Amino acid sequence: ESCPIGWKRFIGACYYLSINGKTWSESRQYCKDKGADLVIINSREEQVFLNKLGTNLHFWIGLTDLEQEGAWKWVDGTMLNTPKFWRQGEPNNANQDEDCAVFHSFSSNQENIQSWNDQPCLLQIYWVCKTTLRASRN
Ligand code: 2F8
Ligand code: CA
Repeated sequence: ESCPIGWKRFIGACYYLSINGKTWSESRQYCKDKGADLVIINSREEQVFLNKLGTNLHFWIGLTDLEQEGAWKWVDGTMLNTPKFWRQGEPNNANQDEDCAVFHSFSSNQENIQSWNDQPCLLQIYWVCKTTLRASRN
């Protein structure tokens, strides 16, 4: 089985980097309409792969604490556990209005994979969808 046109394969999954910007919820809906969801990051290897998608990009990932402040959950309902890749000092819930996680990709420093920041969910930025190959699609 292969990934749809415009999606990139990494190990057993397909990834889509958007070409426009949307809020976190709108981004998530876009992914769901494609049988996918916002990306859930399970390993350091996957974090490194995402970091190489582009230079100095900001995109939504499938991580939020909208339900309960400080309780970071992936869009599949699991709690954020290790590994986690927050930037230093994040998440900080700046202005008490930051409940969605943004991935900030760097190119200049491939060593620095600490790339997550919490930001306001209504920002319109890029997003990345993920769907697993040969698995049920919800
Ligand atoms: O725009 C909100 C954003 O502002 C700063 O980053 C530019 C904060 N960083 C620090 O305070 C180090 C972010 O936490 C915040 O999300
Ligand atoms: Ca923040």
